[in-house]
Amino acid sequence: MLDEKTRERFSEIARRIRFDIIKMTYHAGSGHPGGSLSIADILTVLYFKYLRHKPENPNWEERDIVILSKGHACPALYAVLAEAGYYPREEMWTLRKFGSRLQGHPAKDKGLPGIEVSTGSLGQGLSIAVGAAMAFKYMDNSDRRVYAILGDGEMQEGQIWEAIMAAGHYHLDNLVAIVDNNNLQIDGFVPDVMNIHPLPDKFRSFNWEPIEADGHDLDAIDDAFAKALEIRGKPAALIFHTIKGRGVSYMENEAQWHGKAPNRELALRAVQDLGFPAEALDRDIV
Ligand SMILES: Cc1ncc(C[n+]2csc(CCOP(=O)(O)OP(=O)(O)O)c2C)c(N)n1
Repeated sequence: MLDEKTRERFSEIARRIRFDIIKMTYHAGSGHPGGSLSIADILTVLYFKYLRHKPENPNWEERDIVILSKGHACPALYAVLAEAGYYPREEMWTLRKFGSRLQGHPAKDKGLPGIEVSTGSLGQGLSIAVGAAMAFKYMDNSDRRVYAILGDGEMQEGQIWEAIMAAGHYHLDNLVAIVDNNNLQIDGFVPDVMNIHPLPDKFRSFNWEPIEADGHDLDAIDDAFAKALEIRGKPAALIFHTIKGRGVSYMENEAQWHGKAPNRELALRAVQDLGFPAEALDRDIV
């Protein structure tokens, strides 16, 4: 449970991240707002409380690693990295522009500090996370942790289950899978397209410790991370129940906002929903 001051601070950070997601995708004219908005609260608690990192020294050798396996949600990642001080805020408004370090999916070779792995082709991030966690635990003998953020739709990929099997087999207690269980994928509800549930039972049977929590309740998110770090001898799966498009009234739980930017009128409505002044949408845009 967070103290009141921290809860307020985190709630402000998450609100700013949501605003930045809208502003970035609006000015880019494309991108993925829905699945970015659903992870804003989780990223806030992770980056500002649990992650061991040094934004001023992004290649610090003892840092934890975050892999956004659902790479299309990178506007959320770019926003939290700017918020943490990895790079200047103004650069956010170059999202998806030619030559920008903020590509439509995270591109490590573009050099944006804080991007550890290129992702976007769904299903691969957890395998990379397993490899990193094995190296940290068994080769480096270090206590570095790896966090992999997965979409629930992404869990329909077969490679995910191979990685889950390996992580359980190798007792990777330095690995935390974060499932953004927003119940939607690109064009419908996950259980209708191809059901992946019951996730807790499935993770348990592969020798993982599943932990379920409300992914928009900052205290619940905090408790879930705290519990995950206590687990020994097996990996932890944080299954966060979230709402795709969370915070923007007309985007919530609507599959059509998976991969589409709002037009000006709707972007202004989103800015209002999030409690920002209309002028903020155009401020600092060159
Ligand atoms: C291998 C692969 N197949 C298809 C896609 C296209 N695609 C991008 S996002 C998406 C839906 C993902 O759903 P989910 O993982 O639940 O993401 P979220 O709803 O959290 O945004 C799909 C099919 C892709 N990026 N990679």
